[in-house]
Amino acid sequence: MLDQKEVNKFRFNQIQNQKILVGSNWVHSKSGQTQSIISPIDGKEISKLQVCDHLDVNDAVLSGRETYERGDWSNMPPINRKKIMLKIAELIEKNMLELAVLGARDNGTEINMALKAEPGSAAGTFRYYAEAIDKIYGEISNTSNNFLGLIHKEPVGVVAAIVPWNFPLMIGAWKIAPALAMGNSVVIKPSEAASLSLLKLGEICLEAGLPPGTLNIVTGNGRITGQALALHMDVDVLTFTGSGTTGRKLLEYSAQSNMKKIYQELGGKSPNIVFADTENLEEAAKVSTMGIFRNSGEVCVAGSRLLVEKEIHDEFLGMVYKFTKNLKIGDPLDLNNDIGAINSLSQLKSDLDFVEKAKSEGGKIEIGGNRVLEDSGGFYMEPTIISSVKQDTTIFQNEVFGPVLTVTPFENENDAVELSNATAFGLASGLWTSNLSRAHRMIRKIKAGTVFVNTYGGSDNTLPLTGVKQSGNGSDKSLHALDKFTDLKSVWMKI
Ligand code: TXE
Repeated sequence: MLDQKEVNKFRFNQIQNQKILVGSNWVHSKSGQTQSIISPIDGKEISKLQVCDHLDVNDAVLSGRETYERGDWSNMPPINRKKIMLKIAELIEKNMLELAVLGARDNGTEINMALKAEPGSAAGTFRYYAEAIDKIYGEISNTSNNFLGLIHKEPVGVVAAIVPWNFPLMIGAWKIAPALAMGNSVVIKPSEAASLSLLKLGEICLEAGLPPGTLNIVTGNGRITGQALALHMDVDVLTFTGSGTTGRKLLEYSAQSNMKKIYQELGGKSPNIVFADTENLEEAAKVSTMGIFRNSGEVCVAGSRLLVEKEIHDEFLGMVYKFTKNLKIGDPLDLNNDIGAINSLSQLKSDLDFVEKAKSEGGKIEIGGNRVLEDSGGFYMEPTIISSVKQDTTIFQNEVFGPVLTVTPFENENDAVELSNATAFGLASGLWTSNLSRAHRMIRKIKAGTVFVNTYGGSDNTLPLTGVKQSGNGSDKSLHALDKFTDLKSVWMKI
């Protein structure tokens, strides 16, 4: 159990202006340009971030390449690499609360969740891939006896990672840890809207003994820093989590540069389908409420489209309403609150615009829809439920990435499948029923990378997080994530 006094120990810490990590050095950007880091808790500046341009990005990629070619990490015996990665996990755990509070001040995530989902999950991820390192084998192929066919698994070289602001440490670890496990160097660019915890991870990695240059961190905005990284001719693989708009650009940058491989996780508009035969509707309502409002809906797999069988629509909506009404919004570092702040003013405005648009397209606001606690200077929004939402509306088709749940009734199984698959996304989905055969039929028909059955959310490192359709193409998590950072080499030897 978290203690408010423990949280308060870190909440007012002075945060130094940030630098970037290139090799073993923490340096300023070459242009000297910086930008403010605004805390969504109160809208105040808490630090400054370096804004890197192509020169800084080039230094970081070069540092990764030199380290890789020297073999400081790539040629280190797997058992030693494993020890260092386990040490990283240990140090993340040692600094857990500090990391969580730092992250929450930067991105507004409620502290209980931040603790579990950010350092908690990042430590687990480093440990998972560390333990995999010395259990990965090449293969001998089944050739005729006068030949020997070998399949080597090799690192790709320099991996670039561009990550968003909702769970920077967790998502960063999903990319850094498997890339390091395979022996690659990494250059990561956190979001300009939440960079602090990943910069701190850089310190931890060096302290754990990761050879300098194996992990480099550049900061700044997408248009300059991100673009320079994605266009770089010496990046072998780019792994990204963020919006589809940026995802499209990255594919173009790859084509314009060295055709680097691009793996993307691009968000979703996930359906959460509730059938009348659900065993415990009250439980389903409670879990579904948190399935959308956890972290203010700033979750890629958020169950943002509630689809409810007609005969229980009003009853179920009433239950979700009741749980939503009781959620406490406010300072993410106050343990009494359930939901913290929206990451930025621009994200808050975008969320509110979606609500207005939904109203104009026939949606009915059941609860919420407004900015709150404006006097605090922070960015807070009420959890919002919009009913009577039709398939062809803006809110049904687009990811809000905010605390907004839409509700749409359906007639039968076929109708539910059609509505589920009626957007361009395919990341996650939820399904509530006590009919096992129906569950299996639906699982096959729903176009999504994940189907939660009689639950919503929750996962561990053993399952891949992957999308279909415009939700992306590359899995994070699980041993499958290693494939992104591995080149296969066939060896054909005459005996
Ligand atoms: O995302 P961006 P934003 C969705 C969500 C949200 C919307 C906008 O719907 O409302 O995206 O959020 C970097 N070249 N998701 O603006 O812009 C950027 O600096 C290279 C869903 O934050 O995609 C940041 O590091 N890089 C999502 C990262 O891309 C560029 C998580 C993500 O920023 C770039 C986040 C460019 N031209 C947002 N432009 C999910 N999949 O869960 C931006 N970036």
